[in-house]
Amino acid sequence: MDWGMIDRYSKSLIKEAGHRIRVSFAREIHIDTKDDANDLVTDIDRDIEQFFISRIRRDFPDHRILGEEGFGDKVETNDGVIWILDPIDGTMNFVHQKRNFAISLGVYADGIGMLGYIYDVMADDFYHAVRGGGAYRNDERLPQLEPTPLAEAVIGVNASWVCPNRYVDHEPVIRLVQDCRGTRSYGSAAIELAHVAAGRLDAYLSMRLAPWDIAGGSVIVGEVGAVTTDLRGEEHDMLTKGTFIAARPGLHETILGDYVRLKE
Ligand code: 2AM
Ligand code: CA
Ligand code: CA
Ligand code: CA
Repeated sequence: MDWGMIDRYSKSLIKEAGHRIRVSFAREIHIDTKDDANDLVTDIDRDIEQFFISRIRRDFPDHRILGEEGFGDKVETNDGVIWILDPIDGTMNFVHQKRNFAISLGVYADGIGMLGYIYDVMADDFYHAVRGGGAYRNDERLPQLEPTPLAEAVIGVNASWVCPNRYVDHEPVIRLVQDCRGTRSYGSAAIELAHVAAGRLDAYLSMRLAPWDIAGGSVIVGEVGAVTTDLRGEEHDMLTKGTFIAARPGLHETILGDYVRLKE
């Protein structure tokens, strides 16, 4: 497989999709809800997914595509090359803020992340990594992440972590919030992972993420030495939804060991 060629192809496809999203703000956007009233999707999410799928199917007919909006393939095994796509990560931000959303894409071969991309469309920040080749923000190589003590760490979590919830005991998380330097919540898993890669966040935690939220970002943060697992500390598989943490080495063990108590 010529990963250099697929890398160049992906970058140009993502840039073109980003352009389409920016242009879309000139027209009326149709907003629907999914399972619950706060889970938004727009016609642009669907259009962009279909744009990627039509190109990838034309140019790589034997690859498979897993996309959030369901226009891709039903993917139940890791075999072969799988493109894992979130056409707009941070749809609520897209609708309400017209910024702070990203295109997220990971390309996996037999379950191994080979290429990862996060494009923060409005900031025009493009993060990418080729397995074994380091991670980049635009053309700048991102340095390896060094350990940071919790007292100096900024952690990406959303407010649901300190409310009673069905995934984790919230009292230890209140201690975590007190013991770290600060917390941030961006509303886009892909952008939070880009911040982890760039050292602007020291950890990012989520109770429920889907493969397309983290497929690109996992490759990118892995290249700078972040540790990524589910909240049990086990490898996150790219076919199912689950819990997720990405953190600097050391901090990952501290957070899971001392502050995360899973329910059931
Ligand atoms: P989305 O915008 O592509 O839906 C914060 O809301 C983050 O969680 C975003 O990355 C968002 O992705 C993702 N998210 C929202 N609803 C989700 C769900 N039901 N399952 C998994 N991830 C979700
Ligand atoms: Ca969504
Ligand atoms: Ca998403
Ligand atoms: Ca999405």
